[in-house]
Amino acid sequence: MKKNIIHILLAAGLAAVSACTALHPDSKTLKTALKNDFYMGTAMNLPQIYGKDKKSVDIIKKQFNSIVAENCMKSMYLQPREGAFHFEDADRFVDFGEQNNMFIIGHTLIWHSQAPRWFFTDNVGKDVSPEVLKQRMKNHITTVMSRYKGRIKGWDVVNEAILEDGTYRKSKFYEILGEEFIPLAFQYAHEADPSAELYYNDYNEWYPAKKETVIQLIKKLKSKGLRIDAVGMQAHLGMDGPLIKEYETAIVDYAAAGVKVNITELDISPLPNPGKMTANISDTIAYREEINPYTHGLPKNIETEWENRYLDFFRLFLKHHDKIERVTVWGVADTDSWKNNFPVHGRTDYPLLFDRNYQEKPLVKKIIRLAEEQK
Ligand code: 9MR
Repeated sequence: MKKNIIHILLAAGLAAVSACTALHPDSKTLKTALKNDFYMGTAMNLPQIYGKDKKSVDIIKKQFNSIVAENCMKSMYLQPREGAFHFEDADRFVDFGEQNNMFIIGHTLIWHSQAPRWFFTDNVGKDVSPEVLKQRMKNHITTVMSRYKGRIKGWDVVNEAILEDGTYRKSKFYEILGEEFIPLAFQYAHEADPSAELYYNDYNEWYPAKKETVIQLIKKLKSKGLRIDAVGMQAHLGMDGPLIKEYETAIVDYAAAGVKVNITELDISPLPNPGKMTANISDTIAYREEINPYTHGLPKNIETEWENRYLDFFRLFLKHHDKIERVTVWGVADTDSWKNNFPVHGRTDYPLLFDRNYQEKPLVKKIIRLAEEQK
């Protein structure tokens, strides 16, 4: 009898413990806590794609359900010479995503930066004609997208084509083809894989003039019967701006124009901001010690401010989860972030969710708790 009672008590105790762990927010990961809100993604670099950086790979499998290649699918890597495609890295990336049941993103088809020079020039170094550039764009888009047809679920078709003042960037694509290069890219992309989601991706899209031009672009694509599923808001952010309200207005306005919003390249730098926040990789600023103040770690008060800024943004994303398909952070651990070298080369930055020892920052559990609270 006594034995039976002990058994019953033990069983009840075990049941209580497992019920607690099932419900307790601390046992959740980002992707499980946010699964009813949006995909939670990260960008992957080559050591991760090839499984060499095991610590990051473990984090990626555990915490994220969407991936994008940080670099290896840019045109200068995929097609460094005309017709010479290199798919090895991208193939591995896509395999990794499929093996881990992830929503795989292609980044990026048409971007003025990291594009090989041959794309725009003839054999004597002169700009090619509009017809030749169209042919090259079509061939690049069709070859790349066809290879991953049905496997890569969404593509950043055009990246960073509009400036903060609302004018078009004077890139080679623009100089040779004018604004039409964007509808053409979306047309070629849809023809290559009609099932793929297609995105326009850019930074600082909360600037009102830039937002207006992006909205005009969305309307133009739609009026031509072309597919555009979402605007990708890169979200390379700092402590000073934008205001949450400004960001919210942009999310709401893009949704009202008939597209989803992807937060595509999220990182928030707690470092002093020595100039305008941009993600344009030619906007660099010279190193000075006073703008690299936290080489031995982030002071507690700065970390708290930084956490609060991240939490403000996640609160906003959760509030508008019906408009947001995916939130992707631009990398896993601080050590590997591009922000250590941009806009100033050689700083020690802390913009991501995992620290230099690949440990989860306290912020991760706070995001998870926030998601739970909103349920
Ligand atoms: O994080 C990327 C960095 O490693 C590369 O050197 C750089 C140039 O290709 O691109 C970075 O990623 C950019 C992304 O592809 C587009 N938006 C801005 C990102 C930061 O520059």
